[in-house]
Amino acid sequence: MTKQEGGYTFSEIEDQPQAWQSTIEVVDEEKEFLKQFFHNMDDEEIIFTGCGTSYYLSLSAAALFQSFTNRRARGVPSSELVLFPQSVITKGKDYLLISFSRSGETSETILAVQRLKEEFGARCLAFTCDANSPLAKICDHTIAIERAGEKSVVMTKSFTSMLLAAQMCIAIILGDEKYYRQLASLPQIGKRILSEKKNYVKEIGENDELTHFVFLGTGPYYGLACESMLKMKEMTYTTSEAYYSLEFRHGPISCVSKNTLVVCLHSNSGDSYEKDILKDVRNFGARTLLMVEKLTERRAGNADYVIELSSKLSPWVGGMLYMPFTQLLGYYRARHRGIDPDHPQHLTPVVRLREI
Ligand code: F1P
Repeated sequence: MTKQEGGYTFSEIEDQPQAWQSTIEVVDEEKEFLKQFFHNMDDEEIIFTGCGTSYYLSLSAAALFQSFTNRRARGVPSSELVLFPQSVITKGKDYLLISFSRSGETSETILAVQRLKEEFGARCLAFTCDANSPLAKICDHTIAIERAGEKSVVMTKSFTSMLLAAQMCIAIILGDEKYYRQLASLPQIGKRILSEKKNYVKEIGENDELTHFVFLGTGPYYGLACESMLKMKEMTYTTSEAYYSLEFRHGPISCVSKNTLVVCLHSNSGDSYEKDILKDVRNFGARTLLMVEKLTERRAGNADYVIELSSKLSPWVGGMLYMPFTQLLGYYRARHRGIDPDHPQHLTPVVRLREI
């Protein structure tokens, strides 16, 4: 480990394959219970919720859940369920509220669960890294992945581990053993890819010309783009943005300059459209990082940098493999700028609201 690679954050990013293996073991043990728990879903609508990183996790999980199970699902910030639930809840509907919280102590998430349970009779499932947290105590069931807990303020392995657990629940609901097995293969694929490519983004992170970062993704990858944006903000205090891929042209593209890096979390459904966006932003002076499952000549044409996963997994299954690299991009930029990513300014490991 070079001097650049000290601290909790780096080791927690590197530890993700092991945390994913632990996640698989935890969910495996609960498989039969979860089959029954989700079987009772009947006509419940699913709301995923969390704060910050855990909200972006909710966005990705909701898109995966609805697209795979054909059940209505949406991701909303916990605070909206507390302050303005009428924009989310339809009276007379039954709800399953699925919350994500590394700490299980975030005030808005606890308040959201309490409100939906008490006022709307929702069933509540929590994914957390602390089995004994206040959130775990008030939910009907909790999937706790202690190994994904972190000492660092910024969430890295907790994010991908809870996303993996949520995807395993989708495979359980579908009874899709192939999907389940593909998810179970992520630890060794992640280990291989990380060891092969973990230094690749170091050069980009240390490029002083880059002062503006844009992350693009569609479908479940939009939540990943948002989380990648947040990592860049939290660890380096740099202007960073996230958009649905094609949304970027509708205004925000005006901010592109030679100091911009546009990172595209490529998806099959976005393919040629995303390729064209990278071509446009390069014409405006930006540099581009294409993160892709399978590189082709056509896709490579507009990318200054490329991370190819070659996971051979079905579409949308391996998206979380992009995350260690966008986490490392922020990490290396922080260290290059003399910032300690373990102790980012203005942030705390848990956000608790003052008693009002
Ligand atoms: C989530 C959170 C993160 C934020 C920071 C503090 O808390 O707010 O989104 O990036 O790490 O914690 P949790 O509810 O997942 O514990």
